Amino acid sequence: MKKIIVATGNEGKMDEIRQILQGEGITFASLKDENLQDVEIVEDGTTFEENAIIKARTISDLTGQMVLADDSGLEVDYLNGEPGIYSARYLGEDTSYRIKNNHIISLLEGVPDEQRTARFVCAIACAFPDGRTITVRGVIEGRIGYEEKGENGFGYDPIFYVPEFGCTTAELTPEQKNKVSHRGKALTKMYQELQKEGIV
Ligand code: ITT
Repeated sequence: MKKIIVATGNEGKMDEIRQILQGEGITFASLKDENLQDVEIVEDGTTFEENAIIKARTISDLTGQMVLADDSGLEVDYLNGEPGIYSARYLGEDTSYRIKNNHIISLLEGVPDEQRTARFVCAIACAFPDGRTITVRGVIEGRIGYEEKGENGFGYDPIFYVPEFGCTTAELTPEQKNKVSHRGKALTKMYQELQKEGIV
């Protein structure tokens, strides 16, 4: 069984990464699992890919191992793509998602369905000990709902409505979400890249 470090402190992401790639002969260790949760990572990139590389590279340089990282977020078209790469920091890192989600809903008050388009984006980076990096991206298109709905998932899931399913990603089961999500798509692509490298 191969162990791969994932440079994340977000338990919601970590759960999904484990579920999506489970059974592929790999186990995943989070920063906490490796006692690396206090390492300072300066996410000062201007794109999801740049930030994913910064996270993966920082931990790979420190450990000398191959490291994966996920940088993701919600882009709302009516808000010119915000919160985007600032999704975790939006309205303050420690602000609850109930407040963040309801704030976005209030900014879209009176905005009709066709202008409520949004997407979740996920960039996954893999940093190798020899200095190389690979990135892949996955996207899921949807719309901002009119109220929070659903208890599954994390973050902005309760306001992310997917027209094909007629519900939010917080109302999907974890299995359903992982099949269609930005993270599911990006991790499937990354798995294929790691297969090409002969790593998995
Ligand atoms: P790490 O950097 O430690 O991985 P983080 O939460 O700070 O954790 P990001 O900077 O990538 O990670 O921010 C991503 C944010 O985007 C996340 O905190 C959520 O608010 C949102 N997000 C990403 N994927 C999501 C998903 O599947 N469902 C709901 N919200 C999501």
